[in-house]
This record gives sequence, structure tokens and C-alpha cells, in this order.
Amino acid sequence: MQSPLRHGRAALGTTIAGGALAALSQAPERASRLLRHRYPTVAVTGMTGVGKTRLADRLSRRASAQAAEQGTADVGSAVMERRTRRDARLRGYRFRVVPGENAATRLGALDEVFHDEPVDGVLHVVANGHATPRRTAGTTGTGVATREEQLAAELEDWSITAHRIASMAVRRDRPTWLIIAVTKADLFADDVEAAVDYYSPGSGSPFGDKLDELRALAGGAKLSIDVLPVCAQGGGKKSTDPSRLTDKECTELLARLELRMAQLSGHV
Ligand SMILES: Nc1nc2c(ncn2[C@@H]2O[C@H](COP(=O)(O)OP(=O)(O)O)[C@@H](O)[C@H]2O)c(=O)[nH]1
Ligand SMILES: [Mg+2]
Repeated sequence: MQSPLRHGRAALGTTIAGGALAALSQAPERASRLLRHRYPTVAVTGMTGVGKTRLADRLSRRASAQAAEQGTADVGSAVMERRTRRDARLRGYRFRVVPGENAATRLGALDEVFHDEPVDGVLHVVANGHATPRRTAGTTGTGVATREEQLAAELEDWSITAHRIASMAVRRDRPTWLIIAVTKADLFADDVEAAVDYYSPGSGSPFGDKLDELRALAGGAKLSIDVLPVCAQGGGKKSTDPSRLTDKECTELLARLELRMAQLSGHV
């Protein structure tokens, strides 16, 4: 007669073997789930010149400041930029910077991040009307556009992106997070609160109304929305001008944004 112990062992062995086989067949799926958990994908959207590349570079600790200072950085990239942030605990983000308007590759990039390989979170970048106008080919000097024109263009750009986010959010079970990053805060240090209000749900502003629409479409439980001021480059080393932000203040804003992203991604 078989001892209960041996029987138990045999059963245990089978279970382990079965478990290992099952694990093996699920390996790719499990690996991708682990990758998504540790390195969630983040779409970085917003119109040309608002500061998407700069912000993604700061968040991924990539040194683009030098390129910008040397004048080699190209405002308004036509291709989707990919950046990965890794921290010491093997957690981070995979950023996908979607080209702004004017780029022929924009629609494909929007399809990719919101449909083909839907992202976990969205960082929509706005600049309170301080987007750097893109130069028209063949001309020199910076392009000109009033702040009102810039805000109108931002709103139009946001309408398109918001619809994509809504359709992605309704298709999935897990919630999607959205952060409106109000960047270049160093340029409007005295008006940061007013700017954040303008970009907030329920504010009654044109942008706020669009956010309310998005929330209604996606369903409140399926979409979390945060609005955070940030700046990707300091307002000056040790600014004594109270209307500008210091490098330190910018770094603090960036840290707050990073903390929120970490919370939303379950990293902390
Ligand atoms: N003052 C200031 N300028 C910024 C900031 N972020 C980006 N810029 C500048 O704005 C311009 C556009 O930035 P970029 O990241 O290329 O915009 P993108 O077209 O959205 O990728 C560049 O000249 C940047 O140096 C910021 O936080 N503060
Ligand atoms: Mg760019």
C-alpha cells in the first residue's frame, strides 16, 4: 500500500510539473504583464512647441538640454520619440512622444498609442499659450502667434487627443490615467494657479469643458485626471526676480509630477 506521504509527494510533484508547464505556456503573456506593471507605457501628447520632448527627456533623465543650448535640437519632431526611464528598483516608464500637428506621421502615432498598443497613461502637455512657434520652412527667426491663437490651437489639438483617449478608455476594463502637464511654468510664475484652473475639469473654461466631456464619455471610474504645473528647464540659476521660478522650484515641480506618476502606476 502506498504511504500517504509518498502519495502526497507524487501529487505535489505533478502539481509542480503541471504548474511549470502552465507557467511556460503563459510565459510571454506573463512577461508582458510584468513589463507593463514595471514599465507602464505613457503617451506624451500635445501640440508642437509646447515642450513634450523636453519634458520626456527630463523625466527619462536624458540630456537634451545640451542639444537645445547648442541649437541642434529640432522643435517639432516628425517621428514618434521613444524614451525609457529606469530606476534602481527596476521600475520606470516607457514614454511615447506623439508628434504634434503638421507632422504626417501624427495620425499613425496616435493610432499606435491609443489603439494598436494602448498606453497605460497619458501625459498631455500644454504651455498656457507659450508654445514655441515652429518656423516655416525657408524662413529664419521665430514664428509669431499671439497667446490667444496659441490657446485656440492647443484646444483644437486637445479635442482630437481627447477623443482618442475616450475611445481607448471605454474599450478597456482597467482605468486609464491622464495628467495634464502645464509646462513652462517658469514663464508665468505669477499665474500658475490661474493656468492650472484654466486646464482643470469643472473650471468652466473652454479647456475645462472639453475635459468634462471626456470624463462623461469615458466614465469617471475609468479615467483619472490630474492637472499639475511643471517646468522642464529652470527659470534661471538663482533667480531673484519673483516673477520667475528658480531652478530649484522647477525641480520641485518636476518631483511632484514624478511622484504622482509613480502613485498612478503603483510604483510607490
Ligand atoms: N522656458 C521654458 N522653455 C521650455 C520648457 N520646456 C521646453 N521649453 C522650450 O520650448 C521649446 C519647445 O520644446 P520641445 O520640447 O522641443 O517641444 P515639442 O515640440 O512639444 O517637443 C524649446 O525651445 C524648449 O527649449 C520650459 O519648461 N520652460
Ligand atoms: Mg518634440
